[in-house]
Amino acid sequence: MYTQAMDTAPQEARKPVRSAEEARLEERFEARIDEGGFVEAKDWMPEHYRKTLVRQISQHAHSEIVGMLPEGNWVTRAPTLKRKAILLAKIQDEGGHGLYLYAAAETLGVSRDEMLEALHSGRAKYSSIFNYPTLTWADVGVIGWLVDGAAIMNQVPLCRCSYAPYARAMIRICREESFHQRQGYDALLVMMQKGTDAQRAMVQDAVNRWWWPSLMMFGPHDSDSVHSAQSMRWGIKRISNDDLRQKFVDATVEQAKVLGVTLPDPDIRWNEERQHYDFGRIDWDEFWRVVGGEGPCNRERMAARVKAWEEGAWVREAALAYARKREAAREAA
Ligand code: FAQ
Repeated sequence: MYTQAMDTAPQEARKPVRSAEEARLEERFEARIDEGGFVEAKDWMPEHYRKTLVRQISQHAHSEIVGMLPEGNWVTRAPTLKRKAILLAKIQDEGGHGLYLYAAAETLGVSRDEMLEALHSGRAKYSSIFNYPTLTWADVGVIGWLVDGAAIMNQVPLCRCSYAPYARAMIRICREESFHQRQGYDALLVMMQKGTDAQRAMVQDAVNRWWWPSLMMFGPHDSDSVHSAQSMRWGIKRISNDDLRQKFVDATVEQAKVLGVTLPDPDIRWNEERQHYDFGRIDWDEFWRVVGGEGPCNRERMAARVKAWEEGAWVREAALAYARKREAAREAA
């Protein structure tokens, strides 16, 4: 399985001896967190807090840019000019989200080159969901509805993350994600209500394939989540993996009814006592296989990212040369 590049050693093992000054700073930091305050890049923060953020934000950034690939597969085959323009705008937004997030991670002292090296070498994680194939046009709609839907559920609470640069990035991102989800739902609604039997079957097939991987996006159960307790204490995560997953199921079951599709889980039923929908068991073996690099498209995704990076080298060189030239001209003036 991949090991995460920037936060691997057990915390206890590498806890340094703290000076009195550090203890005082940490106390102030904890007090600010307890009051629900925000932390800015220039503020003192514990090393473990910084590393946790670098890990989460960089994984999130990688997810956005790898997430461009499954949909990118359909740009040339979108069924109408309107759908093609919408899809292009959505994919472009995702590239933008990656950039906001890399910039937010950079404020924590890690460079973009380091983060991308971790991605390309296979040491960094990105969301498991983007290792599944997009076989038909309906997959594009289902990604908008379910994948962006799950992403929004997870990301809205991040707008209140205690690290302010991440929270600010998330506010912009969530506005755009909301459009992404609607466009997906709208595309599916058109196929379900105005399409042929074959198109309706195509939507149902895509829902069958994407439902369970979408539930996996929220991460392992709370009892198996290694980072949740500390991240929640620090106000990085505001709602737990399981609670977010439940909120997603509750919202999505109702949307599926309007759409006229069946969610592929015979155990979904309303639980009057819990006031939530019950649902079946997630296949965690599949989840960890995909996270560990053995999903249907992991190799293809990484190969596409590395190729784009290598083929884009001349753009980076040209941009740097231009920046250097401007700098030299400024110094000479
Ligand atoms: N895939 O202890 P926890 C999007 C890893 S963006 C892969 O619970 P944590 C937009 C986790 O990293 C989607 N790995 O960890 C879009 C950790 O490994 P590590 C991405 C996963 O951090 C839409 C280990 O398992 N969103 O979709 C996954 O407290 C459409 C133990 O897990 C974000 O990244 C997974 N699904 O909670 C783009 C949101 N789940 O690091 C294009 C921000 C867990 O120790 C098209 N991130 N792992 O090696 C988060 O909220 C959190 O990081 C979680 C995981 C909830 C993902």
